[in-house]
Amino acid sequence: MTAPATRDVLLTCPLDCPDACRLKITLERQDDGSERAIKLGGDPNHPITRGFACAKTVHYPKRQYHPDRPTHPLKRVDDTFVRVSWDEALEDIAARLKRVLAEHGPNALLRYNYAGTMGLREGTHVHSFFRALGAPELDETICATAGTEGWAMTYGPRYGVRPQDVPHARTILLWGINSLTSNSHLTPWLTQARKNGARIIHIDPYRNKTSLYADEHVKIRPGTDAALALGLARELIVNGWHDETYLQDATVGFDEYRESALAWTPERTAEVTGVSPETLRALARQIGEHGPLYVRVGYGMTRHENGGTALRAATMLPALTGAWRHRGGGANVSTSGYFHLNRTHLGAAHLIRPGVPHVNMNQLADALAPERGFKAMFVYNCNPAVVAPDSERVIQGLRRADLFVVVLEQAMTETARHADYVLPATTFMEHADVYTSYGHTHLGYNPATLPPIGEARPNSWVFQELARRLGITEPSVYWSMDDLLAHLLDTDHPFLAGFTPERLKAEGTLPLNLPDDLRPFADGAPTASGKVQLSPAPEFIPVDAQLNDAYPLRLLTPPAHHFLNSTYGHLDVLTSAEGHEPHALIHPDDAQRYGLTDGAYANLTSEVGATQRRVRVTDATQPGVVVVEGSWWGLSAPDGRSINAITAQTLTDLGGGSTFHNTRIRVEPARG
Ligand SMILES: Nc1nc2c(c(=O)[nH]1)N[C@H]1C(S)=C(S)[C@@H](COP(=O)(O)OP(=O)(O)OC[C@H]3O[C@@H](n4cnc5c(=O)[nH]c(N)nc54)[C@H](O)[C@@H]3O)O[C@H]1N2
Ligand SMILES: Nc1nc2c(c(=O)[nH]1)N[C@H]1C(S)=C(S)[C@@H](COP(=O)(O)OP(=O)(O)OC[C@H]3O[C@@H](n4cnc5c(=O)[nH]c(N)nc54)[C@H](O)[C@@H]3O)O[C@H]1N2
Ligand code: SF4
Ligand SMILES: [Mo]
Repeated sequence: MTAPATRDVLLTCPLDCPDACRLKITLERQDDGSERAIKLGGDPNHPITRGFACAKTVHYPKRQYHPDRPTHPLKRVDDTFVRVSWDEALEDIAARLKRVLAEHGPNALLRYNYAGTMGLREGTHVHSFFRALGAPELDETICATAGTEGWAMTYGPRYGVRPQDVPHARTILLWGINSLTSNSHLTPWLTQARKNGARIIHIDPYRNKTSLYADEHVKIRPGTDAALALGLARELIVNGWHDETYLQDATVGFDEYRESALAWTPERTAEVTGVSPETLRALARQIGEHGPLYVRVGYGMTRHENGGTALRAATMLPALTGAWRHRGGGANVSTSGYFHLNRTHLGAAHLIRPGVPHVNMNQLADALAPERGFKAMFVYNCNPAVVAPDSERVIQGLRRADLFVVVLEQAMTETARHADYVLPATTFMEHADVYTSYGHTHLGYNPATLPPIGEARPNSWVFQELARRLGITEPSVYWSMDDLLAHLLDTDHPFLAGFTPERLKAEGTLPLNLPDDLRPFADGAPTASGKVQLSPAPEFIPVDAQLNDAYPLRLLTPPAHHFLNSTYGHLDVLTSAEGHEPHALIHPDDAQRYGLTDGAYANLTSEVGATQRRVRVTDATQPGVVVVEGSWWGLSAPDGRSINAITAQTLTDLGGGSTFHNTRIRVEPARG
């Protein structure tokens, strides 16, 4: 008997998820001597991963070995793709690019990317190619910038409460986040807090996994969080539950904030938010009498016209009660701020020229209009045909005959299907990279562990090959993983004291040097004033896209439990766990009003477009609110359209962010 030829490796999950798990992957030796990933779970020794991977990523091996995964360069010839060699692809792409640059200049070249991988090399540093050419900047706003900006105005850096401090909190608000789905490794810490006596309240327009887990669900009307936060602030102030000492010592602008809050009586708040005065008073009492308060806000609440201010208003409550003075007290939107890496040359940021044009990535549909003048586009780590607002117009743009489109991909996404070239990309098991986290404070490193499937290559390899052919001389474009790592760790910041490339590589994951008793804003904040900034006071401003007779319903399009954005949309095992096709959740009152029946198809129409979805009638949602979970591939929908066929390019009040939950629609039974 020979021993089973398997071994376990530990690698950081590269996906756009706060948990940045340390995964335990079992590799099995094949007859030909190669190795194959056969099983994936969580590292039991990682303090945040705690031995489990999520319901989606346990299936990553199926993605890695998917039969449709591109494994060699593909070139469009008429309406089909033909296999070409790397050399032919790179020579041709370089020649096309040279022509575009010569005829139209660098302003005709667009990069479009997001966080398909969170790796700093394959995700971020590769932008150096475009900066060396002087191409326009892409403002990476599709996800986090409204929240980042809202947080920064009050607190400065994103020093959120760490998961391991959460068990010290006694009132926990999960606000605009379906954390059991989108931040599942927070759950054990929440459960521990509950065992310690905490009460957990979920503030969300519809009932989902997190509402069922919480002790209480507050079903707020979408887009009204600033009003609820101000209403709570008023109750806390009039009952004397605010912390005068903290406000005096650690904040500026309290007078202004108080004045703004006092206008929000429980009755007025109820009218706007749909949350009854009794519920509001009880919630304020819970916060006032059972500290410390921990507010976990999600990006979900920011995806509205006034989403930045909404997040600001919600995250000010722990300042009002002085919760930051206590371990576990405070708020979190992201822990990214703790990673004080040296980023001066990351992505060749030093080359960004003043006055270079910017493209807001939420406005890709507009940017791809012919008159904007883009002639060549590279897409990597992103699937804009599905995830970008107004996606039908995005697809029209990708299909333009006079736009040369190169897509670097691990899957034959709908974006890739519209490309002129599809270049096969490696996965996190096949390339080296370094990873921060926005949900915890451990830095991760992955070596290249498996050989690439077929002729797949890392993004960095592709851009270096093209850079050579274009004669780019900027050194950082050609950095190796080791060069980049040395740069990132070249800092004296105390959080990174003792971090060396050798140590990070040897240990794979390293906790930042943070005190056990962290309390980042206990005495103030690293803002311009040195204090937590309550000024300008948040105000509730109703959205421009008010519901009306033509569009009487608000559409929310939050994450699905078994997907990670569109990354798993082609795995049968996960689409079937989500009900095989996307559904529109509609309240029984609305179903009756608009003549819809459970299981039938409906047309969803907005000012931007229309699409069809199967209806699920459920009181999980509320009257006036339709929910379609998940960035499904359009191919899974009855009409082949992404839900973003009907979302708009409208930007948030702060940070130029996306407004995926702001869409006003009408629904009608679909005929035929
Ligand atoms: N399973 C899974 N996990 C994921 C993802 C995924 O697609 N699937 N996506 C990942 C990514 S890219 C990100 S950015 C993160 C976070 O991804 P986000 O899309 O920001 O998701 P959440 O933060 O969970 O927030 C979604 C919740 O916000 C609620 N919401 C919508 N509008 C409002 C409102 O006006 N007020 C309030 N109070 N709530 C509102 C929705 O009903 C939903 O329950 O999750 C990551 N994790
Ligand atoms: N309606 C609606 N739309 C949304 C959202 C929503 O809640 N509702 N959420 C928004 C949010 S929060 C986000 S973050 C965006 C996410 O949008 P995207 O960043 O586009 O995320 P994914 O859809 O997961 O697609 C990532 C792609 O990157 C590819 N990829 C992964 N690793 C690599 C690599 O190493 N190299 C290359 N070349 N490719 C790689 C994957 O195969 C995948 O196809 O979607 C946004 N769109
Ligand atoms: S997607 Fe998130 S929860 Fe799932 S394994 Fe990756 S980091 Fe962990
Ligand atoms: Mo995101």
